[in-house]
Amino acid sequence: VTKPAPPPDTIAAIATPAGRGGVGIVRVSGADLSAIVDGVVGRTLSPRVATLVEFRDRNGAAIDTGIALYFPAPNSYTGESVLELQGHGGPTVQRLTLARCLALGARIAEPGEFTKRAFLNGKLDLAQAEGVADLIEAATTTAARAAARSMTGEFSRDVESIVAGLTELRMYTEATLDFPEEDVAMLRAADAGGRLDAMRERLARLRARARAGAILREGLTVVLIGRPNVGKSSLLNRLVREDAAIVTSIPGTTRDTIERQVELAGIPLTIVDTAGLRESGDEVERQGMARTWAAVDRADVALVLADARDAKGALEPGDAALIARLPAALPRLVVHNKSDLASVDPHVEVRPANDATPRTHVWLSALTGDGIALLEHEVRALARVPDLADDTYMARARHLAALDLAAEHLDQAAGQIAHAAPPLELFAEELRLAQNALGEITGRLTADDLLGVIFSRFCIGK
Ligand SMILES: Nc1nc2c(ncn2[C@@H]2O[C@H](COP(=O)(O)OP(=O)(O)OP(=O)(O)O)[C@@H](O)[C@H]2O)c(=O)[nH]1
Ligand SMILES: [Mg+2]
Repeated sequence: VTKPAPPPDTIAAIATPAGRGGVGIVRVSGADLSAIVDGVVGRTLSPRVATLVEFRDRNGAAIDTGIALYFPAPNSYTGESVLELQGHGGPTVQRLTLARCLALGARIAEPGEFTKRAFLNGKLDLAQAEGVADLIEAATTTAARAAARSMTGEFSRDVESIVAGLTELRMYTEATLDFPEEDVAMLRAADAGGRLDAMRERLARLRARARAGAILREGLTVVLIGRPNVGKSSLLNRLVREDAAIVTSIPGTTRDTIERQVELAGIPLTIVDTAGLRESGDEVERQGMARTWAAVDRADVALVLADARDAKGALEPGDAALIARLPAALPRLVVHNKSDLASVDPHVEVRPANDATPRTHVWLSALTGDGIALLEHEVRALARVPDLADDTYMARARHLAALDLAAEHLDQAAGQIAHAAPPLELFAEELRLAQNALGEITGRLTADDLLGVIFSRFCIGK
C-alpha cells in the first residue's frame, strides 16, 4: 500500500482543552496559509519567532491579542505550514479566533488529523503517532514514560532493526534461488540458520517488553472468589482503600459483582468482588453466582479466599472443588483470610501445586490490613508483570498481534532451514510474511481503513 497524497486543504482547530485557562491555542495547518496570516495577523511573520499581535476580525477590529507562531513547511509538526495563534484561554474568544480562520478558507480538523498529516508526511511513523495519543491518555507516570519511549521512536527502531535483519536474510535466500547450482551451500556459508535464530531472539525480547507495555495500557482484572463470609468484600475494600462493598457477618451479603479500579506499582488493576459460592435455593443468590463465574472468565488473575482457621490451613473440600473449576490457564493464589482470628502472622507459603491446590498461599487479615503488602507483591509476580522500570513500550493489541504473527512465521522459517534439503521458496516466503507483519506496526504497510480507525480516536486539535 503506498501512502496517499495528503489532502491539500487547510485545517484548523482549538488545540487546548475546552474551558477557561491561561492560554488558548488555535492551530492551523495547510499548504498555503498566506490568506489566513494576512487576514488574522495583517502582517508577515518571521518563521518560528514568537510575535505579539492582534488577532483581527473581518473589519480589522481586535478579537484578542496574543502570540502568533508561524512554521513554514516542511519544518513543522505536520510537515505542512503551521500557524499557532496563542490567545487567551476562554471558550468564546477561542471560538471567534477559530471562526475567523474558517472564514478565511480553513475547515475544522477531524480528531487526530494534525498527527495523521504528520504521519502521511513522514514526520513520524504509526507506532510513534500512537505513542502521542497514549502519552496524552496516560493515567500513571509509568504509562507516560512508556508512551514517550514509543513516541520518540525507540519501539519503531527496534522493530525496524529486526526488519532490516530479515531483509538481509531474504537477500541471501533470493540469491540462492537465482543461482540454484550454488545450492544451499551458500546459505550455509552465510549461516542463515544462525542469523535467523538471532533475529528470533531479538523478536522474543521485543515481544516481552511490548507485552509488559500492553499490561500498563490495558491493566489487569483480578477477581476475588470464595465461599460466603470468608471476607471477599472486606478484601476489596482494603485493596481499594474505600468502603466500596457492603460487609456484614451474614453469609450471602454480596449478590452482584462490584468492580473498583486501583493502581498497583504503576499498573491499573480492576478488582472484582463477587457473590460467595455455595449451594443455594435462593434465586437472587443463584443469579449472583452465575455472575461470579462470568467474572472469572474475564479475569487475568483469581484470588481464592479461604478462612485461615480451617484445619491447619488446609483447604476445605468446597474450596478445592472451586479451584478445580477455574479455567486451567488462569493464574491463581489462595488468600487465607482472617489471620488475626487464627493467631497466625501474615506470611507467604509455597506448596507443591496441583489441580486443586495453587502454589502460592498468602495469610493475611483484610480486617486489620496486615499482610496486604505481601498479597500485592504476589499478585504482581503471579501476573508475570515484569519490572516496568525502564524499558517497556506502550504497545497496543494491534502491535502484539503483529509481533505474534511475525514470531509464528519465523518459527516456521526456522523449521524449514533446519531441514537437510531446505524448501527455500517457502523459507523466503515465511521471511517475507514476517516482515509484512512487522511493517504494519510502523505503518509501512498499513491499509487506509486502519489509519482512519487509529486517528479517529485522537482528540481534536492533535
Ligand atoms: N476478624 C476478621 N474478620 C473479618 C476479616 N475479614 C472479614 N471479616 C469479617 O467477616 C465477615 C464477612 O466479611 P465479608 O467481607 O462480608 O465476606 P464476603 O466473603 O464478602 O461474604 P459474602 O458477600 O457473603 O460472600 C464480616 O463480619 C467481616 O467483618 C478478617 O480478616 N478478620
Ligand atoms: Mg461480600
